Amino acid sequence: MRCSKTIVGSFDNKEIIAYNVKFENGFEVEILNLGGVITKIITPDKDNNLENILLAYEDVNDYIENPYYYGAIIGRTSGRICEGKITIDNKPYELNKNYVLHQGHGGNKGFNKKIWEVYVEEHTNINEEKNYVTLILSTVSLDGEENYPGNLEVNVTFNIYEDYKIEEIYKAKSYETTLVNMTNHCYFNLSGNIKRPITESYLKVDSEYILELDNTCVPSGKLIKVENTPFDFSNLKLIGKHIDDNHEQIKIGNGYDHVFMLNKDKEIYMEDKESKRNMTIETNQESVVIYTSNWQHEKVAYTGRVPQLRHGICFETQAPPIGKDMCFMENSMLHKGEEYYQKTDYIFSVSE
Ligand code: G6D
Repeated sequence: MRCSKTIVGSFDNKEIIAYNVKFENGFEVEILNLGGVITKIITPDKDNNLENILLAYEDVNDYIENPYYYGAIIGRTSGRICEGKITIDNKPYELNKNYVLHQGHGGNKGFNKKIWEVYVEEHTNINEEKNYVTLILSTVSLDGEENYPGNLEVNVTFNIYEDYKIEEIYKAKSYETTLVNMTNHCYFNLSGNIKRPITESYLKVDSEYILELDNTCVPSGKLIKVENTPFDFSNLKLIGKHIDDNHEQIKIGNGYDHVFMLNKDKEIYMEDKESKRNMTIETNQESVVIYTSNWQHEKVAYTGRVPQLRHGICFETQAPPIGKDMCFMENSMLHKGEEYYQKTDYIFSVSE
């Protein structure tokens, strides 16, 4: 097991540093201090080919703009906030709008644009337990940043285990009531090195409802039962099977770009039948936005090619975004003196 750090660029008069964790078995994870971006998750396929299962840029400087939030920590909030309008303790706030009518993913300069402080701990267990490396990323979001109230102290811990598991623990606290709803924006592709579209992978999501989106992609406040709709993944299903169906919600999202409300088991499972790679996501969050990369990207990935449509899938575990008439706002509220806590685990394996 080794953990190295390399200066790979600069932004905002600070160094961009890549923290690379690699185990004897080839499992490798790389995280930047810029935006907490995960640039590499390298796992074996059925033939032990070690390949990256993420979309990631070839040029690290592309993470400075990162318009599609590749691999990034998202915050203060995730998804769209309808018209940027919130009310906290009867006081109205107008959050910065970077998504035309709405605020998206924390605004013009969300957590993906921060240079985070990084603290590294290596844990080598001689008694045959799992070796792991801990990266603790911390930052402060000041009162008034993107028009949010309250100074917010944030840290995101990545525990990276030798047996192909990444634990993410998000914590935040403020001395004023504010909003927090963080996530991670990795685009996964289990074919390895972006060889095939994610529409050829299979997905199972323990969810009976999605949130209805209006035609500007914000929650209307209504729930839609997934049964007998393209959004039903209650049994393992080919992602591409209904992704272009003539369904109003599919047309609004141009594919899947929706909030799946999770049942108590909260299991999300994806597998690629050709590589035999699979991944399980376990989370304490009440929902997950599943986004199937429905808009053409422009920048070249590490493969030397621009990722095509549907060549990455995001599982943005979070509270439901704040929609029309401030629906679901309480789900993102962090009352003063409370601590925000999210735990989301990624567990990777190879199917028999
Ligand atoms: C689009 O609507 C989608 C978002 O869900 C996604 O996070 C973003 O692209 C990268 O705005």
